[in-house]
Amino acid sequence: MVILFTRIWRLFNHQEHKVIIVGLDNAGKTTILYQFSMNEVVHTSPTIGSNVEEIVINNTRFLMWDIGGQESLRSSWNIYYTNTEFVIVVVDSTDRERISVTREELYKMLAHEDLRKAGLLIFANKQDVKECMTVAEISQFLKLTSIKDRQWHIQACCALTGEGLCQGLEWMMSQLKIR
Ligand SMILES: Nc1nc2c(ncn2[C@@H]2O[C@H](COP(=O)(O)OP(=O)(O)OP(=O)(O)O)[C@@H](O)[C@H]2O)c(=O)[nH]1
Ligand SMILES: [Mg+2]
Repeated sequence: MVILFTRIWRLFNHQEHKVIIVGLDNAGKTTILYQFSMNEVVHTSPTIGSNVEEIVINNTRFLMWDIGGQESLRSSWNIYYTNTEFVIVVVDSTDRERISVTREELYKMLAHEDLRKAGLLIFANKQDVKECMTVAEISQFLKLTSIKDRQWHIQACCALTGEGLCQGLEWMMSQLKIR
């Protein structure tokens, strides 16, 4: 009876799941957001503030907030944290110089009380560029295996072709099922 009720509840529960997309400027966050919502590459300029889109997959609704990544904007990321279920961190895999800055921002975020329960998806973006960092390298630089307090997943992708983006969404969907 309980199982039946749970299934019916899930069938009609069209609750929205809040997602924030963060990462340094130029990482490809806005490009990813519009690949998700429009399935095409849009011309972007640096985001001041945020963009928001609703993405619906198999009756599951995600409200995705793409937040500007410039240095001056990073101290305001926390105003978006309340009720966030997933954090997507987009990494520019060609940007070796700033991977340590990404790591700093990542751990600052993970320490925030409002993100205590949020799942973490990392997109290793721009994999189309020759000699970019691999998923293994980025995992190591970001010390991902030290993250024990939440589920996380790293996914190689190219926002220009869309390659790898669906796999990232599938991981988020799989996390919702086991919650
Ligand atoms: N080669 C390549 N370029 C990409 C890829 N994804 C995004 N770009 C380019 O990277 C640049 C920055 O992309 P945006 O999506 O605007 O970056 P952003 O993370 O939103 O940047 P901010 O809004 O400043 O935080 C654009 O010129 C994109 O076309 C990718 O997978 N491969
Ligand atoms: Mg942007």
